[in-house]
Amino acid sequence: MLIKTLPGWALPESAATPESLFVNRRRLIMGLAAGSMLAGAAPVLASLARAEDDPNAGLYPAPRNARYVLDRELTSEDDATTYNNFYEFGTHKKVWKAAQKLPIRPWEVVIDGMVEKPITIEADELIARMPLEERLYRHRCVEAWSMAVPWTGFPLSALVDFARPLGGAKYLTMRTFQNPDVARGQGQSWYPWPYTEGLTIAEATNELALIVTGIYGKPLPKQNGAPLRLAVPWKYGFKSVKSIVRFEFTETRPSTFWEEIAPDEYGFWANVNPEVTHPRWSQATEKVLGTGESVPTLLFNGYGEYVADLYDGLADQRLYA
Ligand SMILES: Nc1nc2c(c(=O)[nH]1)N[C@H]1C(S)=C(S)[C@@H](COP(=O)(O)O)O[C@H]1N2
Ligand SMILES: [Mo]
Repeated sequence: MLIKTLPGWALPESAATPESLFVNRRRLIMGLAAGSMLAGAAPVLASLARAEDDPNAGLYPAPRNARYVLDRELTSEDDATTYNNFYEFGTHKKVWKAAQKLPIRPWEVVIDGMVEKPITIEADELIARMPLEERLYRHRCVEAWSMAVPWTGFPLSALVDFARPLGGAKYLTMRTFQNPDVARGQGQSWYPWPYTEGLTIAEATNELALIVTGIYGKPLPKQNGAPLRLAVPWKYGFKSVKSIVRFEFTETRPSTFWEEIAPDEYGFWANVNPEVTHPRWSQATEKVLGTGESVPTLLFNGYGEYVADLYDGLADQRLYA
C-alpha cells in the first residue's frame, strides 16, 4: 500500500539518481511520521538499503545555525579526522584506518528503558526524521588538547521528544556498539565495554547537547563516531560517546566507562573547569590541535551562559572532574 502511493520506490536503484532515491525515502518517512506505521515499513527500507550507501547523503551540508560562534579558527578537516580518541580501535591517536572496518549499515538504534514504548529504529531513518543543522563547536579533551569543528547533527532534545520518556526518568544512558571482531580494542577485557556515557535529562535537553551525524558538511567518518555520536561541548571530550547503539532512560545514574576505570580522575559530571586540576596534570590551558598553540581553558569550555544554571544546587557534587 505504501509502495503504491510512492511509485519511485518501485525503481531499481540503478534507475534512480541518489537524489531521487533520497527524496522518495524522505517522503515515505514523512508519511510514516504521520501514520506511525514504522514497524510495517521497516523491511521496505531495509530492502532498499545497499550496504554502506548513505541514503541521507543529500542532507549535507545542512544549514548552519548562526547562534553558535567560535572564538578561534576551525581545526582543519585533516587534523580532526586523523587525530582521534576511539579506544575500541586502539589507545593511540591514529585509529582512523582501523575504524574503517566498522560496518555502519545496517545500524539499529534502540531507545528503551523508562519510555512510553521502546523502539528500535535504523540510524538512517532516525537521522532522516530529525532536524539537521550545522554548528561550530569547541571540543576540549580531558588530556588538555582541543579543536573547533563544524558538526552536523540534531538537538538531543529532539530525540528525547521522539522517545517520550516517562515522568520518572532522570538520566539518559548512551552506549557504543560491541563488536570485538572489528573493534580489536574490545578484545582488551579489562576495559568495561561497551563504552557507556550518561547525562541528566536536564543536560540531555539543554540546547547545546547535539547528536552528531556529520562534520565539515559531510556525513560523519567512522573514526569520529559514525553513524551517531554525542557532542556536549561544555564537558570534557570523553562524555561525547561515539557510534551509539542504545539510548536508555533510567531513574538511576549510570556508571560510565571512564568512571569505572578511574573514578578519581574521570567522574560522571566532567564539566570543563581550568581551576580544577586533573590528579596528574593541570587543566588551566589546552593545546590547539593543528597549531600546537597553548590557550587558556575556559570554565564550561566557554559555554557557561548556556549551561551554568544546570548545576545550581549541586555544589555537593564533584562537578568538574
Ligand atoms: N565509544 C567511544 N567514544 C568516545 C571515545 C572512545 O574511546 N570510545 N573517546 C572520547 C574522547 S576521550 C574524546 S576526546 C572524543 C574524541 O572525538 P574525536 O575523535 O571525534 O575528536 O571522543 C570521545 N568518545
Ligand atoms: Mo578525550
